Amino acid sequence: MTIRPIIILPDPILRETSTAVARVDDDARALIADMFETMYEAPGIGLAAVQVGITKRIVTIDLAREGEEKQPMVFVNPEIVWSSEELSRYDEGCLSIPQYYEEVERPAKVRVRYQDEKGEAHELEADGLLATCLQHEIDHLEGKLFIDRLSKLKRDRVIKKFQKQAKREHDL
Ligand code: GNR
Ligand code: NI
Repeated sequence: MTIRPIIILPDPILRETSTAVARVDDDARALIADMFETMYEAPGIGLAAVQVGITKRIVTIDLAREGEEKQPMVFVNPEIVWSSEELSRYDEGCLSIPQYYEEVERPAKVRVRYQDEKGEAHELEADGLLATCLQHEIDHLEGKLFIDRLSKLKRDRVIKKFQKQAKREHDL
């Protein structure tokens, strides 16, 4: 298992659309193991494969708090098959946009179809933080970031800040 580097805004990889996993094989399971290790080390509650530079439709989530028993969840090829009319707001962050947090409004509940690490199909209805996190991660698979759901003013300000930061690091 390896901790992989997390890709940061404005890296264009984050804007790519991830491709479906045809078969959940040992290579996919090795990537999933690396994703958990990377996510726990960050630490974060969710991770999409694209955030470690692999544009495959794989998501890991663990909402357990520090000191609680781990609750690892894997979603291969996740799809939202239903979302509630009711909306909820959550203060979101993203490991690819470090130290920036903003409230985002999304459907309060979603029903997600996905495959597990054995390739078996499931559906799950989620609310609360899990619903928010699943939507945030499934957005990543489409090359979408939570800042795309903010006003253009806020989004442009964040992108500029990270562009400057990337340039400073490049110029070092
Ligand atoms: O660690 C994370 N926390 C978080 C908080 C609120 C809403 C979504 C998230 S996901 C984020 C990790 C991440 O960037 N996943 O893509
Ligand atoms: Ni994210």
